[in-house]
Amino acid sequence: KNLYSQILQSKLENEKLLAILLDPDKINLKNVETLIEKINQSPATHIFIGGSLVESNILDELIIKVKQNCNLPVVLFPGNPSQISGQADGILFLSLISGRNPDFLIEHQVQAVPILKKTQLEIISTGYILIESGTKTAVERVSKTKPLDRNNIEYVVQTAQAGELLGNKLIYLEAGSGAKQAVPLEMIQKVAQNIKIPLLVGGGIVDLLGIQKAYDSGADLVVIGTAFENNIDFFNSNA
Ligand code: 1GP
Repeated sequence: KNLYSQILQSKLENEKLLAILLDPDKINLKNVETLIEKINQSPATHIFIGGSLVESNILDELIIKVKQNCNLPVVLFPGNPSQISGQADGILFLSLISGRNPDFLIEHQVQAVPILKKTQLEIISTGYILIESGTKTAVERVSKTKPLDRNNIEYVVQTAQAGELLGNKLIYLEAGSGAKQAVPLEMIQKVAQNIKIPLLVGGGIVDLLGIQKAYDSGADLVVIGTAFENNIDFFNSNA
């Protein structure tokens, strides 16, 4: 157990982490075993589960199947409190600190407490920062917040620092699932240089080079969703 201390340990040892994001809405339970086989062959270190608008009720079943076939830690990455399952190992307890919508800053978190209290989930406070990425992404639509200007690196760094000072344990720079443009490398670099807590980066990373560049810029953990969704051989190809 203790997901967070493992993430800290990896950061200390400069061992990069990789999360594959599974969106329950896009998964057919019948295909889960093949999917997990591919995950087991991939360099993934974590499985994240969630999405902006999860409507399906397969969450528990999906996680149970994943855990039966795979030893990687399963971490919830919820769009709202309905996406909590006690079957997972932990949860990114997100606050959308780039936005100014109180529901996503605090109300959903308040609503989640009674649900979380019934679980053994490891709760990891995460400052979630949405960065402008060319088109309107689901996070932007659902949260009704404006992403931060991708050219205003200073403001993004300040936002990440505010998150750290507020006690967040992780900072997540998000371009949005399927984003046209990933988080700028210079932004990753500046944020990484100015916070001490681990940095997660995701959204719009579509090839192995993109992952490597994010690591080289200072990301401690990269999240891959769409690229793997579209091609389960993504990690075996030279994409
Ligand atoms: C979304 O950052 C994740 O929250 C992953 O994005 O689907 O673009 O890989 P992609």
